[in-house]
This record gives sequence, C-alpha cells and structure tokens, in this order.
Amino acid sequence: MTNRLDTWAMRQAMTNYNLHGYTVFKEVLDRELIQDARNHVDWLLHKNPDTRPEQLHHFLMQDDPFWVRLVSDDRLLDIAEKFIGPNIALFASHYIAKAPLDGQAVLWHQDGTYWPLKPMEVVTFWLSIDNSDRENGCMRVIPNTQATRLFSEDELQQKDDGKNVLGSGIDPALLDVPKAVDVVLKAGDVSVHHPNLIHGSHANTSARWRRGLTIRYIPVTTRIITKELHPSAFVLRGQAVPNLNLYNPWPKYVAGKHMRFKGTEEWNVRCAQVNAANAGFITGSK
Ligand SMILES: O=C(O)CCC(=O)C(=O)O
Repeated sequence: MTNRLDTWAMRQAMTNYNLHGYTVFKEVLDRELIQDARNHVDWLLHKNPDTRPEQLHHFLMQDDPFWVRLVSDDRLLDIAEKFIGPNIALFASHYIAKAPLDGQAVLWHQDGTYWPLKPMEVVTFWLSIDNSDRENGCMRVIPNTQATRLFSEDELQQKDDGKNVLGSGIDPALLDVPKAVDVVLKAGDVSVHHPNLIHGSHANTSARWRRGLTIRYIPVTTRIITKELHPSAFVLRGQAVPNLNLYNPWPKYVAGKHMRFKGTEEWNVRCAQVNAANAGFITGSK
C-alpha cells in the first residue's frame, strides 16, 4: 500500500463508490506503461486482423505476459485491495478500443448480468489508455444504481446487429437516462464501478482513439462457475483458497512470440515465484 493512497483522496474515493456505485482515481499509471498498453493494442490488432478493436477479449491474451503484467501492476492492486481485500484474482479483462469515427457504443447494462460468479463479489476497474471524453465515447454511468437488482439476460433487449459492443442492453425506457454522467478521464486514470451499476457508452464520433482496458478483480473466495478453466482466471496477489477455483499459470515471456515490454528480464523470475506460490491451484505450467 503506497502512502499516496492513505490520504484523504483515497477515503473520498471510497465514499463516492459506496454512495454512488463508482469512483475515479487520477494518475494511477505512468505515461511509459500507458504507451506500452497502446502498443499492445496495436500488436493485438496486428495479430488478430479480423477482430474489431472493441473485442480484444481475454481469450486472445491467456498466454500474454504484457497483459498479466499490466493487470497485476501493484498500483492497481493496492487500490483493488481496498475494495476486495489482500487475496486478489483476475476474473476477466479486455480492451474496448474505439477507433476514430468508427468505435461502437456500449448499450446500458450491469456487468453482473453476464457473469458466472458466486457470490457476486467483484469490482471493475476501467483503465483509460487515452484521454476519454464524451466525443470519443467515454464510459457513462447512472449514479446511485448500484442497489438496483440485477437484470437477467432474458430481460435485456437483443440488438445483435454487430453495431454495438455487447449485442444486448437494458431498455432505456426503464432507466432514468437524463441522470447519466460522463466519466471523463485522462490517460492513466482509472474508474472503478460496482457490478450492479448501470452504465454504457456512446460511439466514438471524434477523430481520436478511445482505448480502455476493463479489469474485473475478485477476491479469491468468489467462485467462477465454469466447467473448464476460465481463460482469464489468474491469482494476482496473495494466496488462493482450496476447493474453489483453478487458475492459469502466469505466462513467461518468450522473445519473438510475445510483445516486448519494459521489465521483461525480471518478468520470468517473477512468474516462476508466483506460479510456485500457488502451484496447487494452477493447471500445468508455461
Ligand atoms: O468501455 C466502455 O465504453 C464500456 C465499459 C463497460 O461496459 C464495462 O467496463 O463494463
């Protein structure tokens, strides 16, 4: 835990989250790492030329050291610890990158609707990789909706026409849309939201990119209910608990196969340590 977070600002952020269902942390990650994240989006798009930039999902990154390095950054985990305690796993994470004048909207939804988690103890971090504002399609939230019951998938309107990121959403007529606020962020800032909070985003109508990384952290006591190993289940800090989830090994960096990033030399040593510490909960090793 850094001193920077032991401040009035941290307490204020937690108060906002508890009152309104979301909060913002400014200047969490440095420019150099954010530039690496932009390079990573480019690298992924080059590797997956048929994938839209809004759909750079975790299954494309299961064996991707830079992605695991990014979501396990101590500055993010120090904040996550305040929400979910010291034993932290990743449930899911993907880039929603909206290209200039082309990036799609995200319909109103609650994250928890889609997730096989029990209990629904999970927190979403949204890492801004570009400055993100109304014109380039920043996230929009309806504050104070975190106590709303979770809509089921059957209750959503289906809009599976390939023109928006999710393919379904809550009927806006059921929502107090005029109360929605834009979550305007600078690159390196992070917003945090509750799984029941109603949120979405507009299309990117600007000539600028809007790249963001969603990161869903769970305490290791939350069960991921899937038959197979979930591709983005990783223990990120602390210790897993027995008889609950299986996790992926942290992927080692292999030159020529993975994107190079600052710190690759130390990365493989760190992977070996983390994988050894949670060996009983990890399937195979890479
Ligand atoms: O990136 C966006 O515009 C929306 C993000 C979102 O819906 C989420 O993080 O759950």
